[in-house]
Amino acid sequence: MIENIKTTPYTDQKMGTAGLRKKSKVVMQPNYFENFVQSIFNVIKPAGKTYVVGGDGRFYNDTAIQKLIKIAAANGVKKLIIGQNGYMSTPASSNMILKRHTDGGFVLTASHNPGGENGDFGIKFATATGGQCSGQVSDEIFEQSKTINEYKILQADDIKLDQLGTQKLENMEIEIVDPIKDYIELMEHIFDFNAIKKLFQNGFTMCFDAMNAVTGPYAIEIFENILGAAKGSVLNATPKKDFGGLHPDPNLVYATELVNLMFGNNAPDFGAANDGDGDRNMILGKKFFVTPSDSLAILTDNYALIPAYKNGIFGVAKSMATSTAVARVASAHNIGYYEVPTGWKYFVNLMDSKRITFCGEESFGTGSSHIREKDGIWAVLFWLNIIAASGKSVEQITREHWAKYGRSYYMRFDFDGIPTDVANDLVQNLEQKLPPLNGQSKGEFKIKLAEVFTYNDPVDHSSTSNGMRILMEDGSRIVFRLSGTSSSGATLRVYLEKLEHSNFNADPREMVDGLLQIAMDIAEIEARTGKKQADITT
Ligand code: VG1
Ligand code: CO
Repeated sequence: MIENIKTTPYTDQKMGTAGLRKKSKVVMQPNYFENFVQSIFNVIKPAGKTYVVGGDGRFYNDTAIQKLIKIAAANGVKKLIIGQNGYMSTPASSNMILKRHTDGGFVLTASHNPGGENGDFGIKFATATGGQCSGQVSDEIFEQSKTINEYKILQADDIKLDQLGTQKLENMEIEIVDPIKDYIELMEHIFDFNAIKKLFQNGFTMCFDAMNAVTGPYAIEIFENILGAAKGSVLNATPKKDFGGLHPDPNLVYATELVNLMFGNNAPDFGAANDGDGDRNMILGKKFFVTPSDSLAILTDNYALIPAYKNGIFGVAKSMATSTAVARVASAHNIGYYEVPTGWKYFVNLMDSKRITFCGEESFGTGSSHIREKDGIWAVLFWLNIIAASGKSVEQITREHWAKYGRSYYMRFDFDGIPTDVANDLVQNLEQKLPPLNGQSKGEFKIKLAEVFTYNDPVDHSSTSNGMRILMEDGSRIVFRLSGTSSSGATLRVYLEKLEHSNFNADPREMVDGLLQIAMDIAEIEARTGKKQADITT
């Protein structure tokens, strides 16, 4: 029986850079999740349509997914395609949306944010493009959520999510699918699995840290079972509701077990990690870290080594905050190059219109037009394929890249937990201070351009402002922006890039120090936030 439940709206259901992200306890408030899902349905009119449902298995996934199923049934959804036990990574969900031509999909995840009752929960909503909905759609959903007074839900028993195959819930069909199989098929079509198998047969060693999140089963199947990496190559392979207490963000700060291994004396040849929902990646060699910005540039430069891309690629895009390393590669290969605001949704139109093949972000995100989300395992396979085809180590590949294109020393400084009004004032103040800085000198740098970054989408002609940048005459850059994924308070991100053409062995922290002083000074960070230094540096 369908019930219409009276409800009162919450006022904080605005999606950020990637979906809605809140403290688990906020989402667990009465009707909070139901309101949000009904607000989406009020906008997208789901009757007769088909959606994919995935999740990273975090705390509250099981409860939320049952609610989602029953609200979908009550709203006339024709069919849901759900990953077994409610698990499906963000990239695998994007693939499923495209492969099965569905009208969109949901991934229950707060991505790289910690999980558990005291952690975060979240929902990513994708359209038929396979990518997350546009800012315009999320604005409409937000408007709905502020006035919603009723949602529809089917009163029914919980659905068994462990049984593969099709079942019915009233008039809605539910197909429980293996979340891994179709994704692996896609990867086999892109990369040279035989070459990678040979690499492992010849004794190559790797370690992949799944961080107790969704990619564990994918990684075991792909790297150990299919490609032949030694058993035990995948660390933290069992998805846990609280990620075993880990912060599933693949960077040098949080992936400590992997980092200790890769910088220790018995390091394997190759190391990698993924985040909670499997769309981020970190790449390491023996005692060697590849910045995500360099990784994007290196993958692009080596496209011809990969079966799916060897006949040529369209252009490449990066988020504005990402280093300019890939711009130099695009120019050398004479392909299109785009700079978009932070967030994968801005790449979707560029991929759909065949302007770009590859794209990436400094925040450990890399991907291509094979789907419409960033893809952690894809990036790892790309590196393994380059290594197999070139016979070179991670360090060698990266050093040769620097020798050819120069090195963008790059670091990101995050100032966390700033009261929202303080952060907003800081940004407003900065926006006014920037234009007069054009042409001025600061320390060793001459400022070429200081501005608010505005992106005009060449496809839908929408315009988005996000972040501020100061470009120096020597190619160095300072970027400021507020995070759109924090579940409480504000995070100010300061991104620094220093371009070097011959000095490749310096300490990145020392290299960007001059820029950091300028950034702290211009944004009045200490005076306004009381913080002398960043909370997290990646
Ligand atoms: C962060 C990253 C951004 C990324 C987003 C979603 O956003 O900076 O590059 O696209 O997370 O990643 P923000 O607004 O906090 O800087 V994921 O892996 O959480 O979907
Ligand atoms: Co993620």
